[in-house]
Amino acid sequence: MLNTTATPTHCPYCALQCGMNVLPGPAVEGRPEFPVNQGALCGKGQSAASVLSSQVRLTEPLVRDPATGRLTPASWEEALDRVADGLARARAGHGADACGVFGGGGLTNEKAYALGKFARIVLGTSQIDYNGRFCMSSAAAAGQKAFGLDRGLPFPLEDIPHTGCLILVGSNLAETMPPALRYISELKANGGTLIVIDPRRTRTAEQADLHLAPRPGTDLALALGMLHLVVADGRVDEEYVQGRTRGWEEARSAAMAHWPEHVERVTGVPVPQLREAVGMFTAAERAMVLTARGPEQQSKGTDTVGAWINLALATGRPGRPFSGYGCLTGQGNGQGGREHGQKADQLPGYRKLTDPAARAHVAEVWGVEPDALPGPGRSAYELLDALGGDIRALLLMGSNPVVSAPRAAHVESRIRSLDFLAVADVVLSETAELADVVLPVTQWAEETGTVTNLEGRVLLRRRALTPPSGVRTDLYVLQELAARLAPGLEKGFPTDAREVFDELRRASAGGPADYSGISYDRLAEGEGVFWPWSSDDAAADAGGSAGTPRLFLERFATEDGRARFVPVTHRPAAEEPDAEYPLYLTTGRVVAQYQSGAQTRRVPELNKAAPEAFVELHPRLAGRLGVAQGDAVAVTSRRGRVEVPAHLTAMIRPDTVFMPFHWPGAGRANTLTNPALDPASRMPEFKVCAVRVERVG
Ligand SMILES: Nc1nc2c(c(=O)[nH]1)N[C@H]1C(S)=C(S)[C@@H](COP(=O)(O)OP(=O)(O)OC[C@H]3O[C@@H](n4cnc5c(=O)[nH]c(N)nc54)[C@H](O)[C@@H]3O)O[C@H]1N2
Ligand SMILES: Nc1nc2c(c(=O)[nH]1)N[C@H]1C(S)=C(S)[C@@H](COP(=O)(O)OP(=O)(O)OC[C@H]3O[C@@H](n4cnc5c(=O)[nH]c(N)nc54)[C@H](O)[C@@H]3O)O[C@H]1N2
Ligand code: SF4
Ligand SMILES: [Mo]
Repeated sequence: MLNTTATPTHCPYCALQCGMNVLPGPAVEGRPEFPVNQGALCGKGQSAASVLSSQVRLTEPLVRDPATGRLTPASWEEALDRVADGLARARAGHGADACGVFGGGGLTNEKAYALGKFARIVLGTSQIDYNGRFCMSSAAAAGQKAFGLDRGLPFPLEDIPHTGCLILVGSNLAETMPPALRYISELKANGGTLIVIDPRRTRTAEQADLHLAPRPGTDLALALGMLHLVVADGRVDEEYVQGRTRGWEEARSAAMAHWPEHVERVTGVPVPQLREAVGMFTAAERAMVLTARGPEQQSKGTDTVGAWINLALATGRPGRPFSGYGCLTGQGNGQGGREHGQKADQLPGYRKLTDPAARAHVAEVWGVEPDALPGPGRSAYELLDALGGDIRALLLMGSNPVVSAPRAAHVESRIRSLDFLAVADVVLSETAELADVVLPVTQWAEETGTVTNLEGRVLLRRRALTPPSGVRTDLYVLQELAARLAPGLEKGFPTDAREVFDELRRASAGGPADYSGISYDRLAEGEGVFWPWSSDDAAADAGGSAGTPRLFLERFATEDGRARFVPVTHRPAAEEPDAEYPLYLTTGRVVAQYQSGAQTRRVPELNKAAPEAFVELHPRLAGRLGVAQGDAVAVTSRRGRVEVPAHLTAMIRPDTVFMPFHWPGAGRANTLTNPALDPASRMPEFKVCAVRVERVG
């Protein structure tokens, strides 16, 4: 294939946003110039072109035929009329908040921005949220409390090899971001050490110098126990604590109540291992703590991340070169998707919907009165739980909650009880199957837009291919619905992504996530720009700057420039094992499938590698239950029951079983999960619930 016809762009899947070229065929190849992946791609990225083929994707709108109850092909005019009618009826009958909107962290910045604007000024509803709430919301809440700003990684990935000790808490990046393993190898080659904290000895944990395997849901106690030892060993960086932080005394007393022996009883991690971890972490002149979904997807995820940040602060790490705390954001636009207004309490630029100045600024950009903007709405799970109650109609773009939401059988029944459901998707997902109208949209390689990767690096995805004739862009869908629901307002919903981005820049100007100095022209020249980058920054720049790759080196984003300790204490999971449900269930991912599987289950080579759901059991537990490798077992929780084959592995704690969540039906892990919510972030407890396992047949 000739390289002259290659279009440089980025992967449609995870937050690494590996650089790739799209070639005629279509086919893809890794793009060596992009520093994050340097040409490497995982199997999902390598096979991304196959979802573009018309065999697996939607190529015409579908509407539900009232006579047969079946989804049948329709024209775009008819489909859009039906969606507008469904939303208008809900609003006329029950008020503006009877329309719900659900978005996704895979949507480009432009789509996320337009979706939030559409909900607030076309529908006038407060009821909008998105799947990012299920992803990194606890880390975002904790980061904001501690540093005054949430940008997942406050430094680029290329800093990792230059730190001395890295603690990875509940991240299996060997499977979830394979090209990032390179940074770990380089760290080790430079003499740095790696500590992995995970109830399973994952492929990532196998790379570690020290692996701690706590019981699910006990990271908070573990972090407090480590902080206790840091204090007891006299390893607190007093000068840093005095000069750059506030709140140490309260955080210190809270940690001192967590004696190592007590922490061992709670976590199952022996005291000598705890001491070894503290020794490695404090011995290093530079050190980092990175969290991912393990500690975050808990009903105390915000406090848990807060405890890890406390440990980093007490040892003087954040805001120092090659040191600090970061969160490994997950979805393709997981970072940008949380900044531009599809979240229930948020306006573009990471502004707060409750802040009068933010409302005034954004209302002016949108050409409406500030009072016209609704207030904050419900969080993702609470919104899904209200479907068919006071929310009568839903517009869904970029998520498949029938598979991915907690307590999924209940969520599915709420979705079925709606008066009207419209889904915009690229494939007929399990949620789209329930819709009254399905709108087929263009994919990553067929449209232009920007995404912000896990480092806060804003990137340009370029259109490389002509889409099939029957599909339209998400931006077109919003424009056409605006024209039907609020004639005149469609002018505020351009279909050209660059125009949308230019408005987003103005809306974000002066906000925490300021994009005003980042232009399409600048993005087209290089390998991305790190926010914040204001128009003043851009004007003062001699040219070619990559924005702000490193935050907090001078000061934190709080009013007084100091970071905040949070006084936190351990508490149990919302549901702990008991006589009836004696085991922990934790959930997560496998390398060959992505999320709800809507896209990757349609790719033959990925399906061959990971064909079906399963449950991982320790051989000792399996022996006690009379279960052999491959036997069908029933896994039951208070929410429901699934049947899956048993995978025996000594890599997991014997008191814990693990299921990946990528499949629907009889193997749907989320049939079992507990929607207990974190009080600050409203994150559901995907990582801990109590189950029973039995052999079937
Ligand atoms: N292959 C693949 N890659 C992906 C995705 C995908 O679906 N598939 N999704 C993307 C997205 S959106 C995200 S958010 C990221 C997620 O990336 P990760 O956070 O790496 O993925 P998970 O597998 O959900 O969870 C990580 C680890 O947490 C461990 N864990 C479970 N319970 C606990 C606990 O209580 N404490 C601790 N410390 N660890 C625990 C699990 O055993 C698991 O190994 O991956 C991104 N990349
Ligand atoms: N048990 C358990 N459950 C979990 C998790 C867990 O660890 N355990 N993790 C949670 C996490 S971190 C996440 S991020 C969620 C993710 O779960 P989901 O929100 O279900 O994410 P996806 O499967 O990526 O769904 C995206 C949908 O949008 C479609 N799509 C892709 N691109 C576009 C686009 O540009 N426009 C439109 N309109 N549609 C598009 C895809 O085809 C797909 O159907 O799952 C959560 N659920
Ligand atoms: S690691 Fe993530 S961004 Fe890179 S190729 Fe795989 S899925 Fe795509
Ligand atoms: Mo995620």
